[in-house]
Amino acid sequence: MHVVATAGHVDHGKSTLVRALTGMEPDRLEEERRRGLTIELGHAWTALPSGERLAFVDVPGHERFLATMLAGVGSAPAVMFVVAADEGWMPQSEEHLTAVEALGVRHGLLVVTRADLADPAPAMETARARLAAGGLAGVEALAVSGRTGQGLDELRGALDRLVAGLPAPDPEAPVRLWIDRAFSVHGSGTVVTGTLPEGRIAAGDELELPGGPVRVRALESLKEPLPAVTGVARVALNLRGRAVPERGQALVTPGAWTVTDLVDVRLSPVGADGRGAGPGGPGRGLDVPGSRGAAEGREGPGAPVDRLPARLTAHIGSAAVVCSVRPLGGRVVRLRLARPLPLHVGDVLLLRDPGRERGEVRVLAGTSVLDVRPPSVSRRGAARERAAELAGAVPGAAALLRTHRLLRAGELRAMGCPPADEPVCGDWHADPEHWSRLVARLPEAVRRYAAGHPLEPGMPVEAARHALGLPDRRLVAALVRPPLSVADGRISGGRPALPAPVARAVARLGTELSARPFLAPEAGRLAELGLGARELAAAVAAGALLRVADGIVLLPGADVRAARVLARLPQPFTVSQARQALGTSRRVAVPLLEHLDRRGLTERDGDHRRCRLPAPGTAPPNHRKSGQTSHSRTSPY
Ligand SMILES: Nc1nc2c(ncn2[C@@H]2O[C@H](COP(=O)(O)OP(=O)(O)OP(=O)(O)O)[C@@H](O)[C@H]2O)c(=O)[nH]1
Ligand SMILES: [Mg+2]
Repeated sequence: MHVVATAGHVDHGKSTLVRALTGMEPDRLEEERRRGLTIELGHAWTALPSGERLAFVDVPGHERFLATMLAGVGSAPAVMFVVAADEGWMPQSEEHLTAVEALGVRHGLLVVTRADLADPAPAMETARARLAAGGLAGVEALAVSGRTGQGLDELRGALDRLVAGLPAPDPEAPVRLWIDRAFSVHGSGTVVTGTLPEGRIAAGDELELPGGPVRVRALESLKEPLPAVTGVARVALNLRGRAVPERGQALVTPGAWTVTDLVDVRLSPVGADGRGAGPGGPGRGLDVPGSRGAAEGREGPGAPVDRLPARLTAHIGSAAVVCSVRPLGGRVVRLRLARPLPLHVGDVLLLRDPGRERGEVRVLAGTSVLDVRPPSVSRRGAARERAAELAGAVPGAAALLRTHRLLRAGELRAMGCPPADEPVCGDWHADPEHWSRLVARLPEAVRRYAAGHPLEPGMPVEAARHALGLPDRRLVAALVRPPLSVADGRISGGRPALPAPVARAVARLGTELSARPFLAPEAGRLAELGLGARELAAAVAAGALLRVADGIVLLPGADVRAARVLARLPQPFTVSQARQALGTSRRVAVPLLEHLDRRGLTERDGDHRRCRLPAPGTAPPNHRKSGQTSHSRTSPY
């Protein structure tokens, strides 16, 4: 099946043409028939000569119903653009064309109707010229009469050629059905209708509405009950669920869309880029101050973005949502939507100024969505940086990762950009540059942790996750590169983790040493604790103990602490003075002082030594600001 929307000025014969082609009545309301005016979207269908089925979405042409017109054209892949031979190009012809181009519709037909009332040639010529500037340039054009039937067979042939040339929609695509009607049917409950542009809906499917999940009880397409429908199709769904559907909402595949009220978009000068554009044609649309400029369509690719009104209405599918507009720089604009919408990067939002005078073109521009989860731009200069970042093409997964750094595959898909590369771990994808920075930062974090927690066998993965600001522990493990290694939930700095009994013995030792930190345990005590030569070597290798000399171990950092104590002695000092100050025995004091000599913390001069640490309270002059004395005392280094 195919779906084509009508477009064109009020009373130019759109509904008459649909009626003539399908034998069905698109104007269903009593009021519509009484006033001879389309108010609501009309639906009618037929089989084309090829056998292909074609459904029309017939839109109103009256300027008051522009929002309804946009809802009709919003999900249709092609338009039948109608101009009356006897009236020619009119204001809503212009407005509808601007809208169709801004929405990115590139397929259609130009039909000059009421050809029984006037020579169609002049209207045809003007209309062709207008269409030539944008995405509908060069479409097939025909003259017909909905009243006499003149030209209708040719039109059916042209419609067949049109639908044959439409791109095939993806049946696997996630569902987003913009609801154009929602009503209750006695006995079966809630029914919604809409144009399904792609994807597939089957009875029993669970879909998501803003109000919650719903289940598809049954579905129909063109009044025919079916077990499943694949887009493009007109569908009517009978729903079960608590959420009450409304026109303008979308029914979506759960999790496949980002529901957002904040988007960064780029205004597309109609006719100059992207989906709505003809090849390099002049711009129509965004030419804010004067409607005629826009209507003439000769103003180049759009007016300065800073002249956009601060509040506009954004249209997509059947949704019309008020939004506030914040220009970020260039043609990039941030929109805050009054209600969240399910969006993908690359979606087209049409901006309209409902406050404009009658007769003015109110459709301002089409926009391409560039980010559905844009970062804050409150920092000074951030808005301009953001605009520069978004200056290129519509971002793909790689560009989104540059902004967001780390995203899960599901998040990327919900943004409309399925990941192209392999995940860094699990379902996580990373910006390669950011990932290398993290790989480089982890060893430093592990070193720092080891220094602060010398008795622990490594940095807990959770602490590393926190230190690197990562959202998931699994990412930490994926960042580990030799000589780092992970075991038992800890990352060690390339040094082997201690076996549990040794770690326990070292911990006991740590408690004992806390009272007299320089009184290294005797050989007997070490043996009692099960710390033989091999265990001691392992503990020293793991950084859990400091080896001062054979059989003499202290806690890591004890040497610097000792030097600090010695710095308080009158200089120079003897071994005996040092032993007393350190509260230890000669057995320990002599090798400890030799160790300090080797580390350059003390300097030997015969029987005396000097400490090479600055004495407390005599920190280097640049550290000696008033009020810092106590600070210097507690941490001279
Ligand atoms: N003579 C003649 N009259 C036509 C033709 N097509 C439409 N009309 C008449 O033009 C008037 C408007 O036709 P509609 O089909 O309602 O026009 P429309 O474009 O659907 O109007 P809206 O939906 O309100 O925008 C009606 O009185 C039709 O009978 C035609 O080909 N020839
Ligand atoms: Mg009509």
